Amino acid sequence: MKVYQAERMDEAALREFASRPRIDFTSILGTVSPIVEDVRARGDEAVKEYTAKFDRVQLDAVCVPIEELPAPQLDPEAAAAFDLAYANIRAFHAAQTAAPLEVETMPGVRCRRLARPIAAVGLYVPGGSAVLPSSALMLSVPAALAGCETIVLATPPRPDGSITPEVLYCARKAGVTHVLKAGGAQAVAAMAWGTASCPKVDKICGPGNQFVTAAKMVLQNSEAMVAIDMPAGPSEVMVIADTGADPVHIAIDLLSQAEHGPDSQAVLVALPGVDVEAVQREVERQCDLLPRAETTRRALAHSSIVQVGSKEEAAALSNKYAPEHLIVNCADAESWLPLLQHAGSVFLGRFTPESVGDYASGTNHTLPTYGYARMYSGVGLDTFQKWMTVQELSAQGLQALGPAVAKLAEVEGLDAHRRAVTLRLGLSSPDKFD
Ligand code: HSO
Ligand code: ZN
Repeated sequence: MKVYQAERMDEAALREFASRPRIDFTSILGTVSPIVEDVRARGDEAVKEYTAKFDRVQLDAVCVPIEELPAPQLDPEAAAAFDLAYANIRAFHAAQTAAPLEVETMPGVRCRRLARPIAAVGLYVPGGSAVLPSSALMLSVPAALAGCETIVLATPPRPDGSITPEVLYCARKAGVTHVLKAGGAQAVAAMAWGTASCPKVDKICGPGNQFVTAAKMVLQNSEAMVAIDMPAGPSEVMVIADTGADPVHIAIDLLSQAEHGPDSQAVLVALPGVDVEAVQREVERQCDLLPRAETTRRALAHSSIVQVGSKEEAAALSNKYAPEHLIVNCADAESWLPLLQHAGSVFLGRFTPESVGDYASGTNHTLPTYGYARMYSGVGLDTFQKWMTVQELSAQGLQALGPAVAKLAEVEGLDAHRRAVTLRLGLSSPDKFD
């Protein structure tokens, strides 16, 4: 890991530090767009062909109602751990239900805002080097709580065409309605267009590789009428540590991010007095012990340590970087919160590794990467809802508000608008234009 001194970083160096490796989507789009069009035209047949080509699996059924899949057999300890994670994720997301909003903006003018579920959603759960059943929980629990009627979970099948039992266990428990046995651009396209076996969805959520992200981007701007959650890039963590933080713990938190993939980012912000060399030694030592040492080491090659002079400097650096995950391994961690503006999810104190949020504290692990924590939130209950506003005026309400509305309509030269008010108030004649 490269070591920098914040005080020696000028504006350009800071910008460089906060920027993520660029993803060149142009060549990826060239691969993805024909797949998206082919799935639109040929539906399930195209999905089967791409799954045979890319995943080397011959599918008989592409998308199936979940009750048609055999109940998965799980080791009881794993099932109990998933059950606990489910309970915490459910509790935290259920509490996000917003009370209906009602305001009487002036006497007799009542305005409301009500949440309504998105009717059909598609959840993408990646396969690849690590299958992440926890992502199935993180997406399907809020979707089900929001009241989505159709919840399609897409995930690449295993070589025998089956779905990873842990993913299926989580999907069943949370209330997924359909399982699409496909991954990549073809899965995203199937959900966006709909096929004979796969319901068409209104929104697609969940992380994926560059092909998945590119397909979501293409489809969002197509005739498919589909929304997507947020741009997804490689996963990342920033750890802010003070002298009281144990180098063993700092190192393993960095490594737990690095093991996700070779493009993962791990950044340590070291406050004065932190033994940076001890951390580096620990990172090296513990990395060698990991089964995924190879991948982890590649991620570490572009990860960094920044030494800062103060708490304020650390917070400013973090806000500039806008990390997906921010661990504050400091005494009095709570006092940092008012300084923190841009982070997907924050882990406060000595006993809060990122792992707890990745799996089971209750918060969602589908978070904005790539610096998008500046303007996006992670997945929550509201990811699967939209708001509907309502207004209702009494006769007195229209009497009070109507003249202003009529005037505004006159200003805009929209006379039907004006007369919709004045006719009701008896100020215009229905038989002639006035
Ligand atoms: N840290 C990942 C989520 C995850 N970790 C799943 C383990 N399993 C992205 O936030
Ligand atoms: Zn993780």
